[in-house]
Amino acid sequence: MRHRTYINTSFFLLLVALLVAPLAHAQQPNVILIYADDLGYGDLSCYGATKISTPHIDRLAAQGIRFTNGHSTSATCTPSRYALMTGEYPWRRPGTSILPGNAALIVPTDKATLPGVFKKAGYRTAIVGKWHLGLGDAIEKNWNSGITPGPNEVGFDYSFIFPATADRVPTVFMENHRVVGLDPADPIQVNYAAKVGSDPTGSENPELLKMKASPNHGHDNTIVNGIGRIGYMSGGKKARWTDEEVPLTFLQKAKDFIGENEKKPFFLFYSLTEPHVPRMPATVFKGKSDLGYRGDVILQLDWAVGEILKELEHLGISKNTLIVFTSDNGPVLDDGYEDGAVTQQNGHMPAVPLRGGKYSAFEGGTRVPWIVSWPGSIKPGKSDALVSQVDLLASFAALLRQPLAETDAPDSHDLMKALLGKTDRGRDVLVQQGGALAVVKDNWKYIEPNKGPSYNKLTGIELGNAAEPQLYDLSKDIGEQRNLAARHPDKVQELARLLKEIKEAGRSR
Ligand code: NG6
Ligand code: CA
Repeated sequence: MRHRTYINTSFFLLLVALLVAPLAHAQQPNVILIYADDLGYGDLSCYGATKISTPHIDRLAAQGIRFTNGHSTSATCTPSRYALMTGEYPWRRPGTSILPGNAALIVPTDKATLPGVFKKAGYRTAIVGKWHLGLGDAIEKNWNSGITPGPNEVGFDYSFIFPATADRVPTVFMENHRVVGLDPADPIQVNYAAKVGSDPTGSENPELLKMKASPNHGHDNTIVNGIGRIGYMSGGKKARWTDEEVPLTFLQKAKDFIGENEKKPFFLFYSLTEPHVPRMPATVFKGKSDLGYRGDVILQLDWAVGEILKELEHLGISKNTLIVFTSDNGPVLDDGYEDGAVTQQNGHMPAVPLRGGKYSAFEGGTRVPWIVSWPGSIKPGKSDALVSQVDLLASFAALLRQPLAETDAPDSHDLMKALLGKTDRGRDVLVQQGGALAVVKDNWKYIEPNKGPSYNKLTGIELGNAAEPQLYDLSKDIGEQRNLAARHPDKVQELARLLKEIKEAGRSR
């Protein structure tokens, strides 16, 4: 009798193992998150751009799902990246707006993070590219020794990054805590308050600039490679990057990581710098787009995506690799340099059909290209589901069966079914952050009244700020042209109350 029970139990366990084994394998794809910087909803041909052609990303879209209502949490970089990493709306956390290049790390080291979820599930994890979430535990830090905490302390086994943005010092790469190629005899100093060292600055020596800075944007501090930056640095001459090579370096490092880990499941956060300023394409891309350097670097970005796809095919791991492609915020033409983005716009509309762009509470600020591809496992198509980057953490935690603590990822929803195209239902409610906050529910969008300027004078972008409440019906008016607040006071009240509740609750998961 006992013997029979034993046989039955063993048989049952074997059956479960047989059933679960292939499933477990199928649920552990490699994941590559390709994250563009300032790429707009209208910047890709698969999203309707006609003045520029992006065949590689179009191929990704054709083999995957193209989302029409995918969002970054915010209309600028640092907050969007904070949310991506933590699953928390960034406006809950003071100190998450655009960071200077010497800021301290703002991602908590004791909470769940997106890469941490993969790591716990046994993945090898890496970030290659732009970071912009701070490094070390203070502004004062020694760039000439190991800096910690940083990406390696919040879930990445390997990091090859630049600290902030391409237009902010220090203009160096860092590999796992250390500046790459630093000569100890030429130490780096960084300062955002006052000039350090004797390097020329854009304000003192504009004749040395190879690309003019637009007036009043602040890109007139230390000149590196003929480009004025925000912030001052001295030293580290051999370690400073060459702008034309930055994306090529990142691409090679990304390919190296993929190649080294082809046999294990891996998570790669491939965080591109294009088309953020300063736009300085590699020589082969200069002049290729007829849209100035902004268009050229979009072609370069598209090419890099193609190179990644080619590498996956070459290694035979395309089918087992899930790719998410999206952008950290909406587009901007003149963000501080005279690079042809405005003078050679040639009819290219980077946010169309949306209103606003980077910095804006209008859809152009946060509705961004968003593609999910997993050849063989998801059916190609288009999805109108409302999805946000804040949701990637809980979604991948669900896919990988990693439980989250109550206090983790407080605003992240498991939308894996929507991301894999199994349902068209995404979020019910989403809070969006321009300067002002907005809330979207059932395609109704309410933008909180606020005192901010209606235009960003430097970039010419409409910010979505107004002293009166704004209400748009996105199902009929995706371009947010008709403010219906006066016609639907009940709706205004309902959404204002909802936003207040989400703020006060401190969480929305
Ligand atoms: C702004 C910069 C802009 C860009 C942006 C960061 C000025 C006037 N403008 O403050 O050039 O660097 O910060 O962009 O300084 S983001 O995509 O990283 O958020
Ligand atoms: Ca950005």
